[in-house]
Amino acid sequence: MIYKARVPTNIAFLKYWGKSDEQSQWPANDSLSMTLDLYTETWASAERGRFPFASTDSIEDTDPFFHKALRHLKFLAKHLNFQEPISIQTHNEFPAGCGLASSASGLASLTLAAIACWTRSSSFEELEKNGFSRERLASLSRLGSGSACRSLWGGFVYWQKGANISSQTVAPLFPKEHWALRDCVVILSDVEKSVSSTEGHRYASSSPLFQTRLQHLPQRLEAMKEAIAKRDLPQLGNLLEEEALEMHEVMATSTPPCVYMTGSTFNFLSFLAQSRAELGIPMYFTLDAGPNVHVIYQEDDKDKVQDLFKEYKTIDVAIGAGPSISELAHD
Ligand code: 2P0
Repeated sequence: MIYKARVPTNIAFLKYWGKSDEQSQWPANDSLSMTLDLYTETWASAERGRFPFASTDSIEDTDPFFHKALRHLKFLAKHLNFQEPISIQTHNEFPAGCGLASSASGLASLTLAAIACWTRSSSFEELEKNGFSRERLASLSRLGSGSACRSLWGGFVYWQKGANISSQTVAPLFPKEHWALRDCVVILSDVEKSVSSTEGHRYASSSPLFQTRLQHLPQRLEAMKEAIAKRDLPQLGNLLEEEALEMHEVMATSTPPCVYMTGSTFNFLSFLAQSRAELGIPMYFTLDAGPNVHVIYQEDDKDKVQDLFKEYKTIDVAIGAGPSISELAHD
């Protein structure tokens, strides 16, 4: 059989930037994200050589995603003591370098597909019976890439740092039905970023702004949760924008500096602010570790927003329901 995991990417509203412990992927602060209706699909098979992408007996490659994925696959096999060789194939529904976090959906779908295959589980219920609750799968995904742990649920997801490494938790805050938000990703550059997120996390604490950020984040988190609970987009939007800019200030003032925003990013942010004021559409930006802009807005404004950005290259996506697992017969 082939085990298939379909796992969404997510966009952070409150950002994970900096780690208290890299080895165990313990974040420096809590983060909160919205799951998107955009997926990475990963297939796993115990039939040797079935898939060309990676297998437990592949050799290292220089491609950064392949390297990260293969290292995680080998880690899972060793850590969970699964000796059966498996092979993996993976596909993103979105282009690489478009500003969507392929490492979150990629590493989470790899984790789910591999464990589903090793345990012959074709649903989350079967995985749970076989000892892999969704929380445990989130923890294992996190060890591949921090943001991957937030892709295990739909809607709004909260990753809490906890008092120590082993007490961190990830849990859904509200399901997608709570609020029909959308994310229009405006692609201003598709050039690969020069500093990877993993490296950027390492430099974050060298910024003189980092400690101040950590001190006021709990307050911003509470305000964001409240805005989401009330479905208050202007309140949420102001918080999203100050959070995104603050993360980029930390990035730009770290040693070495990580400057991800470009002139096109700033030009687009002024265009967005001006359009919001003129048209009265509640739409607000957030940013990932890159130059592209995520515009968060409500489903009812979809036609207006798509029309406004028609001159730009965009990927416009709704809030998502979360991952799924299935079993396919070999052809
Ligand atoms: C986030 N980012 O919260 C933040 C905002 C980018 C900017 O998590 O080293 O790929 O694999 O744990 O998860 C990107 O970092 O880093 C990220 P690793 P990851 O989504």
